[in-house]
Amino acid sequence: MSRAIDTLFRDTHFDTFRFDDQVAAVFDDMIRRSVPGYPLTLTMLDVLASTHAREGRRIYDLGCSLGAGMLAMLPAASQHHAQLIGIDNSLPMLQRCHRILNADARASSCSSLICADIRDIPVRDACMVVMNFTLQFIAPAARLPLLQCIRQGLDAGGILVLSEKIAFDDAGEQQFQQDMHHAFKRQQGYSALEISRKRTALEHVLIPETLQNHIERLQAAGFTRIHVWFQCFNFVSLVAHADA
Ligand code: GEK
Repeated sequence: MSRAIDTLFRDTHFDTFRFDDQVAAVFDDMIRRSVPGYPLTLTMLDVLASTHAREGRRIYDLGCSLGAGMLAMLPAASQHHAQLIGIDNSLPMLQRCHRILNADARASSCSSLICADIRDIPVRDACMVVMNFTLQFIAPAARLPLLQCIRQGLDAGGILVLSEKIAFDDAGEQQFQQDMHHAFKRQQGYSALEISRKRTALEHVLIPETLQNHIERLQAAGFTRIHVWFQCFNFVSLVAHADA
């Protein structure tokens, strides 16, 4: 995957963050230097796919961006003869994703990409659904209907992997986790100005909620066992089971 360096917010002030061509061009570097633990979430997608991929069934990556999650799950999907489906509504992301995936010979037989809003494509025949840092960009009122649609499309025994930036009710906890996240970004080479500009641009675009909100909504959508398998500062990843 390309590692063009993200200097977007060093040079320019953007009012509102968009997944446009400029962002897509540096996205791999941006997300690795912005989300603590992101590489581990990819590694564990491989583990989760290798235990949940089923022959003839589908693995969805909703908000697949450049396809890093799909690439991580490609060996398991290919080995178990499952179909990988990536959906994203950013055409610049998907065009790059298409090129990146095509570099792996296994992708052509077991993966496909759809440029669409994830709220418009019904999930069907799925053994696994991944939303790796995507639900946070969906309007809060639309989150439960989306999760219900995912739950309906999952096989009994299937899983949803949901990774999110989270908020905290307790002010002291919120401050500590946010300070550590910003310290991580400083350590990754972003300046205080870049961090502050991006934060402003993401306001009203990326809307984090508490872990409790996420768990309660997953339960309301019909998911049964819900596990937090990863947390690093204000970023978590959950596995939610679709039991029979
Ligand atoms: C990764 N999962 O590398 N419909 C479709 N796509 C959407 C929508 C929507 N309504 N809203 C946002 N997106 C990836 C990282 S990034 C996370 C996911 C981040 C897409 C958007 O275009 C972008 O590609 C992705 O969701 C979110 O593991 O930037 O923090």
